[in-house]
Amino acid sequence: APSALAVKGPVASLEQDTLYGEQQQNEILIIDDDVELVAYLKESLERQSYYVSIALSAERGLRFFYESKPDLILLDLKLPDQSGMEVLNQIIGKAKKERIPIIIISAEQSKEIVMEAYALGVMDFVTKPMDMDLFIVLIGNRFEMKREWQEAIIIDELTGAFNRKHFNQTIKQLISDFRRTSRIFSLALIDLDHFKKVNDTYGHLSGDEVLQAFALHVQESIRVEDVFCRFGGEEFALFLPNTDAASAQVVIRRIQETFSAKEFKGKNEAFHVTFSCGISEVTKSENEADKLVEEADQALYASKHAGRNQTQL
Ligand code: GH3
Ligand code: MG
Ligand code: MG
Ligand code: MG
Repeated sequence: APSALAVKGPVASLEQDTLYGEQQQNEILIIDDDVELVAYLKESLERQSYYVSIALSAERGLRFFYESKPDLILLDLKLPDQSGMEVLNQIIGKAKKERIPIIIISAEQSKEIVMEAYALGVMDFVTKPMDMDLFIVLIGNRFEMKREWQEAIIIDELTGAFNRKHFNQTIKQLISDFRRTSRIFSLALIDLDHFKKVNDTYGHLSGDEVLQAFALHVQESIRVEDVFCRFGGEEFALFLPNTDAASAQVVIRRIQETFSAKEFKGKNEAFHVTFSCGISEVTKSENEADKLVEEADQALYASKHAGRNQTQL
């Protein structure tokens, strides 16, 4: 049945709101020629809200792997055109690099084959016929593992803010949203004032604690849709969706006031830390990421130059 070779699952919940830079991460590619089993798997997995793509041959499986970027792969070892092991050899490198779990589903279970598959780097080897309840729990675990990994690679370890990688994804996403829907946003670049002096006077450990306290303070002061990132060192960036520059300035000035009132414990005396900020707003003429950052950076420089602890546009 050639028309059944490619069956793309429904994309029912695409409208569901996601965080910027985060995509829907639950697409499963099944490469298996057992039509009956595949239909059963597809039905069972779609009931769990996964999107399921099906390839009934190695050739189509390989094509889907490259084209549709699945998040998890179920691979049969016996396929009509190539062996599953051959397919595995072709996709394992990229799958490992992109952390796409591969689960072998096979009627064959010789020790040699299982060992070979594990040695190549497959996550699991499941023998057919599988118990669907157990199989679904296994798949759930693999997706959770993947989700944790994806979260970990965009979080700055010291402060818990998003990292530079997520900053880059977010600015791209927001700019493309703006081009499509004219939904504005502001970018605030933040740099702690005289931070070298904090380190020199109280030590790097205290400096780290200030960075952590600062990040926590900002996180507690912003809305859920705002995206707070550590840009590097003692520099941070805050995206404020649906906010013009003037409103963003009000938000940051409020944070500036509350944060500068915070007391840090030095050796003998308490000390305070301030920060400077520069804000830019996406507009029709200035909708390039580089320009947006550059503009905020210039405003930040102006804030520093004007005596620090300020927020300029
Ligand atoms: P300005 O007000 O002009 O911004 O002065 P500054 O001292 O903050 O600026 P400068 O760029 O000269 O110094 C930044 C300091 O931040 C130097 C660097 O050692 C320190 N720093 C960067 N990352 C970290 C970190 O993760 N932990 C600690 N403790 N210090 C850091
Ligand atoms: Mg087969
Ligand atoms: Mg700096
Ligand atoms: Mg600084």
